[in-house]
Amino acid sequence: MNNAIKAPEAFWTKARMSAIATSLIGGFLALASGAAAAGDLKQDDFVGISFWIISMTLVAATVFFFLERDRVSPKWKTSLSVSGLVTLVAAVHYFYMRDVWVNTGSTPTVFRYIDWMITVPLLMIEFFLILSAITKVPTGVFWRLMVGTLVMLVGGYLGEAGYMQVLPAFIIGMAGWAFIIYEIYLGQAGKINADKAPAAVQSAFNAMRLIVVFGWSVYPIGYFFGYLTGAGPEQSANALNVIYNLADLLNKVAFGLIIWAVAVGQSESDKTAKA
Ligand SMILES: *C/C=C(C)/C=C/C=C(C)/C=C/C1=C(C)CCCC1(C)C
Repeated sequence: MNNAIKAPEAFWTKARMSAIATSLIGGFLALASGAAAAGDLKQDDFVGISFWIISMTLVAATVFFFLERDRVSPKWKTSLSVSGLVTLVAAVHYFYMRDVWVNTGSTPTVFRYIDWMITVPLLMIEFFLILSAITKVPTGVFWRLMVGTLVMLVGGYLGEAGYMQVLPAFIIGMAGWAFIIYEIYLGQAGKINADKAPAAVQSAFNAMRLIVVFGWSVYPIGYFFGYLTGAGPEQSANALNVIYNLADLLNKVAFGLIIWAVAVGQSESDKTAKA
């Protein structure tokens, strides 16, 4: 009679996990080599080199997050999966962005924003998930985080893609970001964390929202140096892309690692509590 409960757990055997990991790695290598054949990275193209390094870091992080699911208790597994999906989606976009940059020297705005439109909502879901792992969270929290994300990214895209003047578009984007920060500090998400979450979850939640304030602030800085300083197009494109690339490394990989650290820590203490 215990079988029904055990069955979903038993699916993630070591053998299955390594089969999945191997196919992931294989798929990535195939994609990466396809992308590599198209371009010719110059040794002094430091922006191109940063695209390259980050795309590979994202691949490694993806495999890591999926394999580490094995180590954590069931309620944390979804959070690790989502972290892995963020780095997976970003890795594939980085292959394409890297090609655009290396082959044309231009800013890959469309790929960048498609990536953000998928990965930023996934990161927002992480806030919802870590709170849901400990208590019931109203769906309004989820929708407010999504609306903030949409306003922030649509504003940025209208400016960067030339559909709107860059300054008003920037202000719209900043408003969306401010709305997200409000929700996770002073809004319902922040209150649930403060009232209901155990210490370890609170410290993860705090670290995650610090990332949303400080880690994410690197993006508007990139936008500023890319469009609002009045520098020449070539210089701006270099600054814009290198700043966005570093920001992605921090906000996708480091963010995932924070969740991973809490998940592993909490799972270990669950085990000791049971034993
Ligand atoms: C993985 C990708 C992430 C976490 C991307 C985050 C992007 C932002 C926080 C962008 C913010 C912007 C503003 C706050 C103002 C307008 C310009 C943006 C879109 C760059």
